[in-house]
Amino acid sequence: MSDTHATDELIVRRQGVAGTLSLNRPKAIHALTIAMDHAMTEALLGWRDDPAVQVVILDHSEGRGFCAGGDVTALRRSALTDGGESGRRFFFEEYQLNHMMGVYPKPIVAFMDGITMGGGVGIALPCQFRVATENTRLAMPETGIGLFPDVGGGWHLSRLAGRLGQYLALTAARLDGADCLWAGLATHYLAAETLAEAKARLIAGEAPEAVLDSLSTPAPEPKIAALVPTINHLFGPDRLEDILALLAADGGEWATATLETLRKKSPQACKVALRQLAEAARLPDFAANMVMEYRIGARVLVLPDFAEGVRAVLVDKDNAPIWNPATPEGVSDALIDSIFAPLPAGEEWHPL
Ligand code: QUE
Repeated sequence: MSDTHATDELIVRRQGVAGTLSLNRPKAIHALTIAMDHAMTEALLGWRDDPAVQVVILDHSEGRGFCAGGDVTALRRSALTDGGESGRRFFFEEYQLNHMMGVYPKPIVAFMDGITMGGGVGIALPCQFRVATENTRLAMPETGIGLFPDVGGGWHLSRLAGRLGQYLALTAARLDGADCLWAGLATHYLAAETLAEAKARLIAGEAPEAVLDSLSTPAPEPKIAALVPTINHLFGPDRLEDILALLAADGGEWATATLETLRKKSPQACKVALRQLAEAARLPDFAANMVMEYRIGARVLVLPDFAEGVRAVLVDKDNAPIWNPATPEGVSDALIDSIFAPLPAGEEWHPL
């Protein structure tokens, strides 16, 4: 992994009263590299105390998505070649960016106009204003690559209504823009054709809330709403085996399809995610959540499921990962405990 700060993978501009961060890695649906994270952090630090900057715009340069996630093939390379050292640094700094965005003293407006997954969710959800459109497809797909819903996923998902967060974390289900608005993941719903006007008015100095309120359009019916009572019941337990048993006992079409989806995910990752959300719900603040997620990340990065999951989904693309442990019963409480255990002093995560 490169430590370069300057990068053409992020377009940084000052326009009117706005600072604009445009993700620019279109061939990878703007999946975040460490260079992009660095460049965002540097720009935000520079604008924080610059009185000429009143608002930050976060969007993508072109193409079909806002941000597909993180550069997980580089993380896999780290696990296979340097014992996870550079991968841990990536997590450390990415989580510092996620945290800084959440405590930033100026409004940040994230435009989630398209695929918004994993690391893309991590940079969008801390923003004060989060715009969904008819193109938004939001998901936390990490259990499919042996990872876990990090970048603050524990905090955000555990604070959704009922058991929606557990459902999203385990199944990697995609929400559309209307679903995101209904769930509170988005603050506004705009037609994509109005985004250029929204940005122009932000740049001209109009208050973000006034701009977004006035350009909002009624969202379609959120399809997720009708499923939530079922989700609350079937994803109610904190034990993976209990969720699988409820889905199997239900026997209906939706439960059967959902069970099939869950059986393809890493059992270890699913158990980590359930424990992560249970613990996150009790934590006092986002920083404490990131301390927990960094501990998890440092461990699962070098456990076999992550390299295998990235191999199967993104490297060889056979979509046939061989998980180890292979079954939920094979993932012991002792293994999960070891993943959540504190790191040695001096290695724990801290905010910037
Ligand atoms: C889980 C993930 C990611 C994923 C797929 C998963 C992820 C990620 C990408 C991705 C997709 C397309 C690209 C790219 C990366 O896929 O984090 O560079 O072109 O970045 O199942 O966590």
